[in-house]
Amino acid sequence: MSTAGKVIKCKAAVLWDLKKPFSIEEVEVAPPKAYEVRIKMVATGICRSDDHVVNGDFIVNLPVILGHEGAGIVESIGDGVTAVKPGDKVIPLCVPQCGECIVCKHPEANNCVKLGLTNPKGTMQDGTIRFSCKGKPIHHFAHTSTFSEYTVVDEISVVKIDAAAPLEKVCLVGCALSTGYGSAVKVAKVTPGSTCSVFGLGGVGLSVIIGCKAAGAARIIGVDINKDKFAKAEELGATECINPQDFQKPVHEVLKEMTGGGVDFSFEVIGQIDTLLEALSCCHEAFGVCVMVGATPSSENLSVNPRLLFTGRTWKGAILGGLKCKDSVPELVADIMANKIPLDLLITHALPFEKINEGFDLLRCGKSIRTVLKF
Ligand code: CND
Ligand code: ZN
Ligand code: ZN
Repeated sequence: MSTAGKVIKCKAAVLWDLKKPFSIEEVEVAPPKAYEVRIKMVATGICRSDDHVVNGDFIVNLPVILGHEGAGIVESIGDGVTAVKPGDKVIPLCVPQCGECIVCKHPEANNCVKLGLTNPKGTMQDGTIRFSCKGKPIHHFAHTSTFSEYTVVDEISVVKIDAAAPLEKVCLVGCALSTGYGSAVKVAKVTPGSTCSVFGLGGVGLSVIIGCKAAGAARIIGVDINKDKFAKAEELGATECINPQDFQKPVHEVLKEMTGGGVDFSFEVIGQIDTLLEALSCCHEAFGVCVMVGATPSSENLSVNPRLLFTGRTWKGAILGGLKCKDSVPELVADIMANKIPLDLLITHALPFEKINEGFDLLRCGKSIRTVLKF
């Protein structure tokens, strides 16, 4: 019996309060309105940004259904939707691409004006909500809310992918892979023969390494305080890895010595103020480019001596690797299917969706790269 046009009751992981475990609840998911799409989720990754919400560093409205790195199949569509149809395999996009705004029309930018990252209301574009639980509205997150068996997204926040794509893998294109790969290739524009340093070797940092290698970097130095991350980083293309705790001096000085004055491209993929400054300082003072990838706590500021930039450094940031997602996500999926991108190496754990709290524990204790939850 078709579920189109009806409310669907299903399981979702609801975050009722900060710093509390998710609770698996029965939620009601309203049908999609005009220009909206309801998706049956098949798999979702766990990203540190979801954890930043749980611990209060990334402020959103509660209660909320998190998750922004998923893949699924379209269950039904609202009036006017032309981009996808029921049965299509899709990836929800946490950075929408409306295609019409000043940002979408800009060749270098992707922060679509419909994104509203600086004011995350936790609603659909029309300002209303499709989730409820025990009679209470539950907020959306990042236009995606993939920690639910069914989710509703705006048409500008979803893209069709190859019907043969393995969803339990390519879900990572929804965040980690796009963010890391795009940060190297599109934001930093890593050049052949260059030297790169990558601070933070989680799912996103390792995807930066994949991008640096694809762009032809000659030397890629991984930086992490967890040595267990080094082997995988080297498998993916890091030429060496260092632990800042092994040195008496600041790691930017170590990196400058290792590279004769500083790296060409540095990436902060942790989300901390101190490492952001280290990453900026370790790139060459005359031509180095530093890209901020990690999400620092919303409330924290950084004091920087402007002389760090005076001599020629470039300091940049971007969400989702600066990629226009409707264009790039299907292309990255195709590259993965053609074995041009070793995405499998990022997935260290697979768990049933109900074990979501176990998945977060694995991330917090540094044991996992990416855990994929399967519905
Ligand atoms: P994950 O937690 O898996 O990786 C972070 C890594 O940093 C771990 O390996 C840690 O051991 C390491 N680390 C922690 N502290 C230090 C330190 N002081 N020095 C060196 N290494 C350290 O996180 P992830 O890969 O899922 O995400 C990384 C960041 O990227 C995080 O802040 C997340 O919120 C952000 C992000 C940004 C975007 C974007 O659009 N720009 C998208 N998704 C995630
Ligand atoms: Zn736009
Ligand atoms: Zn993410």
